[in-house]
Amino acid sequence: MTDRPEMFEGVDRIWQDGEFVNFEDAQVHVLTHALHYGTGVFEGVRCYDTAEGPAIFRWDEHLERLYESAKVYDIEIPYEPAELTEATIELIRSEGLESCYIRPIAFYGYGPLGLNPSESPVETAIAAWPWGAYLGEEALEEGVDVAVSSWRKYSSDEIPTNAKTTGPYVNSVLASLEARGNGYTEAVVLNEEGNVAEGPGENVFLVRDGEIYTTGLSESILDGITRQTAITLAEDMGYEVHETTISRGELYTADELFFTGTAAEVTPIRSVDGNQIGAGTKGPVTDDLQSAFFDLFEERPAEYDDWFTDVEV
Ligand code: PPE
Repeated sequence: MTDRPEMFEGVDRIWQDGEFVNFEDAQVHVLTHALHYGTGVFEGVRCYDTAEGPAIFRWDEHLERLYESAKVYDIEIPYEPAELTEATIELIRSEGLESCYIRPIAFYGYGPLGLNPSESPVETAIAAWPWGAYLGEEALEEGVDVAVSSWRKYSSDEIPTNAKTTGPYVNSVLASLEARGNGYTEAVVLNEEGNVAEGPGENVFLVRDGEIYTTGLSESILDGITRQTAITLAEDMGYEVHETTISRGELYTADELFFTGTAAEVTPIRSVDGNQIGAGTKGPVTDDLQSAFFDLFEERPAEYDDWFTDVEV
């Protein structure tokens, strides 16, 4: 095996199919169905070191999305949600993590090949490791330079975009490779209608005249949980939020743009295709919302307590 990637350096154990196994032993067969056909569903969740100790952010919503994604592919996860919750909490505790990224995955495992997955067992795993700012610490303050991708996002009548499925992430990988290859930090991907869909791993928000816009659920996007969080926080702060169609052109003339995502959190966008957005740094509305987002963890406001699952170390 190649050297362990730096991000996994401190990981001792992974939960796999009902047991905690050593990192090195968390293996699959090369004839795993999901390796050949991308037939897996997954989640990305964060645990934050909050004012009240480590707590998983919006775990219930992520778990619900995992089971819904699985449903689309007839993947019957052989564990109850409560069992996955218990495994995750135990994993975070035993790994001694205060804040981390959590990656649950369920996939058609080692069975006969061929497109029909029904004879393949469903394998399930949960890993957790520390993962800092996705697009860089500096990006959270200063924003990222993005490019509109030449790759389009598939539409929901080709592959359901509300399911978080492993295989279709090749679309995100292509967009990401292209953007990075051209010197940008991230891509913005258009849908088949040519309107804004999302980033390869983020939802997109736009600010114009003090109001907030984000692409609607029928624009071929993942129904991001951070997107929902941002909408709720913004509305609770008194902003008008519109879930709508955003044209490519509107990106260039926006007052502010930002990404949301579990990994990306709330990351400002400072330019699109070389065109400066606003003052070319984090805008005031983005700042307001980003502060409200990070305050959730520092302050644990009572009104959003439902959003937290305490790890209780
Ligand atoms: N769109 C896509 C395509 C996407 O992958 C994500 C999450 C989002 C939107 C935001 O969804 P949410 O996390 O529920 O707010 N991307 C995950 C994977 C990142 C990765 O590189 O892997 C994530 O942020 O965990």
